Amino acid sequence: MKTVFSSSQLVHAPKMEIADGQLTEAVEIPQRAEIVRDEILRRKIGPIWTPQDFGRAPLERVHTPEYLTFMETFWSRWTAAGRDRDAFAYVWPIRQLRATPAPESIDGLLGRFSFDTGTPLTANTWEAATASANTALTAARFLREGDRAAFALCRPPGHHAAADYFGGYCFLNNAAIAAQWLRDQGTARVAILDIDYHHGNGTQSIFYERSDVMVLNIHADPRHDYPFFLGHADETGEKAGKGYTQNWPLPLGTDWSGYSIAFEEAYRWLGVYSPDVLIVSLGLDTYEHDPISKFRLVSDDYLRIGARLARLGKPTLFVLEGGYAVDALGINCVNVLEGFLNG
Ligand code: Q9C
Ligand code: ZN
Repeated sequence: MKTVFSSSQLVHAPKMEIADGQLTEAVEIPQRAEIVRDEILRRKIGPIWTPQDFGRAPLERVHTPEYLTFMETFWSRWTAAGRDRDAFAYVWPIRQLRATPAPESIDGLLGRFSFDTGTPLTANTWEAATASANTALTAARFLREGDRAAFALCRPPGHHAAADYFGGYCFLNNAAIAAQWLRDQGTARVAILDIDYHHGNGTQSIFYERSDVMVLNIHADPRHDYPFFLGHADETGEKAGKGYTQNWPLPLGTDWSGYSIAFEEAYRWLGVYSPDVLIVSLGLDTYEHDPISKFRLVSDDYLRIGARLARLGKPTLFVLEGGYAVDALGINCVNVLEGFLNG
């Protein structure tokens, strides 16, 4: 299986996030990608390719032009305003406040285009985020060219980013951009199975009214964990998309015995939908020792997930999302890929 990765993805290196009433150490750090890359090589999963540059067009198929221009020009505007630290919003347009007309101040714009305090913008965020999206696109191209599976070693991750906001350590929605590109290339039906611990609010929002991209999410119950405001079981799509979104919110503390039941249900939905391509939003933060999450999967469970996905028999694109137990991240991620290859 080919992996796609670029060292440009390492240049986004946030130092801190705001949580628990304080600045805390950032957990979505460059070492995450390096440890996965090293394990891919150590276990000889296949060659690592550098992404091609697909330009702005495939990004605009998912994100709004206003959002992309904001992201692209942010750091020069931030420094022009006399700032040099990693940037956080401090006000958001919730409920009765108006998101439009867009503010002209950089601080207003930060709130307009974001939803949390975990996700600072840095000098190099745009370079890393576009490299990460190009990694997903290049891996998707390998599938179009006939490969059975490919691994997009994306970082920063993508599934919390929606059409016009960032958050959850995500800026561009890599899986959604790949899914839309595949549709535009003639792939009729795409399914996204999101197995990150956190609900993939961005991916769900992007495809919520569509039947050509099914979105299935298995995640921590949003009544108890991030992102809190999306991912309940009664969210099943709207309009043409009615029934093409499904959610399996699970209790904190879920281990394989509970997880596998939801996984098998999602698997049955995939079998019925029978997509031409399956995209797996591959978060490894369901791991028992993840520092910010509360499921209890063990490393061997990831071999089982990979093997089960192989049995679906569909061209499969793995897109890396979260996973913050850095020491085990390489092993857990490559377990899914190796389980798939042996399955
Ligand atoms: N103190 C992804 O896994 N903040 N994003 C948690 C914990 C947000 C996770 C705060 C977690 C976002 C891609
Ligand atoms: Zn996550």
